[in-house]
Amino acid sequence: MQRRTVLKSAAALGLVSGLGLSMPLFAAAKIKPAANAALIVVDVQNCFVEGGTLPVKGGSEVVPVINQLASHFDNIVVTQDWHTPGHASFASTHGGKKPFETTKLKYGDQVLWPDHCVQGSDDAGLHKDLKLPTAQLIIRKGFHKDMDSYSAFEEADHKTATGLAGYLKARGVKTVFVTGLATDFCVAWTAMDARKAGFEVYVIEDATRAIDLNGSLAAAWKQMAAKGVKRIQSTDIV
Ligand code: VGL
Ligand code: ZN
Repeated sequence: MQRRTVLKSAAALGLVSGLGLSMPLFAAAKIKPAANAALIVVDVQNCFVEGGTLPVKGGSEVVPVINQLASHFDNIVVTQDWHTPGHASFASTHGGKKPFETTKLKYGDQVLWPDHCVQGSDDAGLHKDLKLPTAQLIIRKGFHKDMDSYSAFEEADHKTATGLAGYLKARGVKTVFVTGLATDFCVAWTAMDARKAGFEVYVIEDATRAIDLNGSLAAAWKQMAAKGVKRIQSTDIV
């Protein structure tokens, strides 16, 4: 290999230093969401923050990040986890089971959760500091008593649609940016199903927080990457 080629490949790997640059050599390109992009704000509800029934560590910290992101988007969709009392995803529904154990339901393995986000309860309400006056759609999910729905697109049988893909497509949306709670459950499943539905998909990492049950966070990032979900930070959005 010629010296020039070696230098070029070293630079491509970011190995050339001492150039006196004040910026990292390969800072990620900034992203300006186009008119056909949508921000999806997943489950930023009282149930998933401190004081709620299924608190995600640091959950409320996503609120100011999401409020700030909102000004960059023409299209915003909000989701709410919206379970019936006695929902199939609640440990209390299954005699002898405890929260965070798993069980088998008709559609496959189901993690059992504490009772959470029951329809119409204060616990299921959106976080009071979430300021999204321009949001156009609130989609509720997990309202079939016998079936969970982490994803905002498809319920846990991977067949029943929530209608979100049809809504976004009818409005000409091509790219979605996913934020909210929790990274390794509803955010990840929403992002992966968005890929499946044909959207370009970004997850804005610092606008999410995770439950991280038995390594679920690392597993979720791996699965998302394999499906072509791009991982960015809120500072990448301009
Ligand atoms: C979620 C567990 C149960 C979520 C919802 O929003 O990530 N996680 N229900
Ligand atoms: Zn739930």
